[in-house]
Amino acid sequence: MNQTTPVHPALRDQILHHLTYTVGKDADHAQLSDWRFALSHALRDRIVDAWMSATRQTYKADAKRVYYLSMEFLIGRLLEDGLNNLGLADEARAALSDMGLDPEAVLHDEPDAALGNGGLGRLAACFMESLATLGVPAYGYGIRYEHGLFRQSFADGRQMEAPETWLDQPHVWEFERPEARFTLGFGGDVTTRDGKTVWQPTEMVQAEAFDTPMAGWKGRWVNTLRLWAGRAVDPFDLERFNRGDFAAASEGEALARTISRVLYPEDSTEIGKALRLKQEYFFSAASIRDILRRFEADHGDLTALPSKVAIQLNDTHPAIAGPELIRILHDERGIAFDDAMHIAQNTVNYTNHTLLPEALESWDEGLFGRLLPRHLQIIDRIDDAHAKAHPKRTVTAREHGQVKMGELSFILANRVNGVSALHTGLMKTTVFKDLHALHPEKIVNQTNGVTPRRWLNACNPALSGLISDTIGTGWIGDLEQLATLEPHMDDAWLERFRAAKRTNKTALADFVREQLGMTLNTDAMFDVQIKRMHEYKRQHLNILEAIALWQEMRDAPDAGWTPRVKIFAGKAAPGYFFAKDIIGLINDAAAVINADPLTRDMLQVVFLPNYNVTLAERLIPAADLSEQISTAGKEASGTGNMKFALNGAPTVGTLDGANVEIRERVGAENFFLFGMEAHEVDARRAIPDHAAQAIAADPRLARALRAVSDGTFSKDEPNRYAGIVENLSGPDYFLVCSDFTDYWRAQREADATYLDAKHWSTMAALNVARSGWFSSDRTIRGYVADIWKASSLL
Ligand code: D6G
Repeated sequence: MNQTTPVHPALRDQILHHLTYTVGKDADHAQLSDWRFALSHALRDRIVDAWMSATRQTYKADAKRVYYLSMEFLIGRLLEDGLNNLGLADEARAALSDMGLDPEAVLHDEPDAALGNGGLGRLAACFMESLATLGVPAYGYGIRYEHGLFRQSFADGRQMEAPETWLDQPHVWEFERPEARFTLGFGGDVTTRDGKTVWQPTEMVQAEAFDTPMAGWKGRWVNTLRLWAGRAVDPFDLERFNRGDFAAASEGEALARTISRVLYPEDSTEIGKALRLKQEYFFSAASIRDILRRFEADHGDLTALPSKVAIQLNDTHPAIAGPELIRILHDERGIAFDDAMHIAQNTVNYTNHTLLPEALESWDEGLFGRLLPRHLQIIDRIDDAHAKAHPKRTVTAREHGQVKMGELSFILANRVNGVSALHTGLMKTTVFKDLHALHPEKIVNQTNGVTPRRWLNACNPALSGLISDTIGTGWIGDLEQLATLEPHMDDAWLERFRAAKRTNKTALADFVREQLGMTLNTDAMFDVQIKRMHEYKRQHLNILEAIALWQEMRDAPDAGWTPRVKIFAGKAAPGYFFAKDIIGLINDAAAVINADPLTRDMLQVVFLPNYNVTLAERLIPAADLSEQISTAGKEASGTGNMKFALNGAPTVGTLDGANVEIRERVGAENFFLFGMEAHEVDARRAIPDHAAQAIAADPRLARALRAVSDGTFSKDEPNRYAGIVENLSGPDYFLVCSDFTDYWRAQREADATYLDAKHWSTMAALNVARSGWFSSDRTIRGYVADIWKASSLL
């Protein structure tokens, strides 16, 4: 085997080569997408060299491998990221321009792979990039959804959903692996034969692997993202076809493909519960088989598994991987149950992402037992073994007719981690209180992080250029170096910093003009809230404040207001009607406010449709103010909050999730804090008329709510938002009203600060310089040392 890295021809020649021989097009007649494919192939060739070398090194070193199991990988576009990581961005742009093409048009032709709902999925993607940057042998395992998160548009301000179709053109990054297929089963019976338990499933489906290389910084290491697609075991029924029953002949294929057809919206809905459980088992079971196949190729003794394999469950969606591993070890390899459980417990780890009771997964045991009868038995044996080891235990994985995936994961995991200091602390005192008392060593914290390659270096060339001019480029691979910016922040430097922000705001304004035909005031403060729509994230608090501000501006238009542009983006789960109403309200309020000649120069409200990674890459660099306003105790960490701080947008926020750590690091004076703290929230909620009291105490809030309920923003249907108003004046579980007054105060403090350009830009620049700790490289180092006990091969 040739171990040397081949020398590549100039990128330009390689692009032309691939255009001809891979894409099969003549340069004179090639379309934009043809050029994009050709460039992607040219880049891919170089990534593949590093990939092969990483594969060889991992096998040779017999290194411990990390397996990151996640239902979601929100990877976004890969071309620009790959060019940046391999140091080819300039050469690629020059080559494209030289051939008469617009480089940005070529790069932006790539569809955004939206294989995730939000933060959890994007975290998995940042982790893959950091694992590769750090040279840790690692695999991401997930599902190759044919349709990622739906495409969002608005009709009369209401959310419309259309299927997302990233695979309707060739996906150049992936390699199909027809040799890596596993047949998996559902349903059937469990019987005993010759003293052995045998599960005989009745419904079979195949999982087929598709590999995407994940390149780290400078392309020094490349790992694999292996996504599973559903296939029929017998894709085509010739007998039925010959009988003329053409549709039925392919029925098996259609049913099997259903399993990897769509990404489910994370929140709420009951719809498709069984299919979702099937998806979870499908990708977890295929991954476990693949992991064991790889391990057993070189090792005979399965008790050594924990020394060579670390499995991370990204939330409970892959939790069934634990019982599946035990099932294979015990039923199929003949290892005693307790030993099998011991091996699994030393291999599997679990990341908890939410304390919201409705988001902690549990399955009806009837449904669970019908699909996975053997696993239900194994879960009972896990509970029994746990009870034997801890006679005082009160918590079980199966209880009240439910299989509880959080408890199951906790009991089976070697380490259980939270994703911010606050969240980890709350895990110990709330959801996992009893289990924590039994296993005080299990819970550890790993505060989330973001990859600085994508989320500063690539997405914000104006700012990253200034940073590199000032302190060199070492920060891209070692983000803590941003701290060395501080001594450089004199007036001249701050002026350059402001210019970078202005460049980004102008670019965003151009984009908004193209998309919505609306002209934004780029002198105004760009105030941005982008994330999934959810009551706990409180986009309704933000729009109520905007409405109140508009009303006050109308009262006194000449009072010296700080001009603002309020920017929203985010999708609501299709079945989450309240969240969809909030979108409607924001759009309706925007239409009225933006049309008001009295306030037009001072306040604009924009809701950009179809929020995704690509849109975030445009919005975050252009933001002045970052809205992180969840009810304290509800947002486990957040990662958007880190991206904003890193790109020079101070936060207006509550003490929730990683906001707490951001504030500690950037300094309290560089953060607009408001609202109740987590420990105050329950007491407030216990006051029967807390919302009514808050409304009575704040005439601004009362007036804003009145405008929503009297149809000011929905003249054709005055009652349209009665549901929102009723909720907020009644139960108001997320305490929008109780936090409103302090939010208003913090916003006016931000206004006053913004008017002093030097003060504001100092705050913003200090947010950048002090955000180095929020690199996902730091997070991954933490997982490697505290949880996986793996090492870098670089
Ligand atoms: C990845 C990387 C590639 C390797 C393939 C199969 O696609 O180099 O050959 O995985 O590797 P194993 O699954 O056999 O380790």
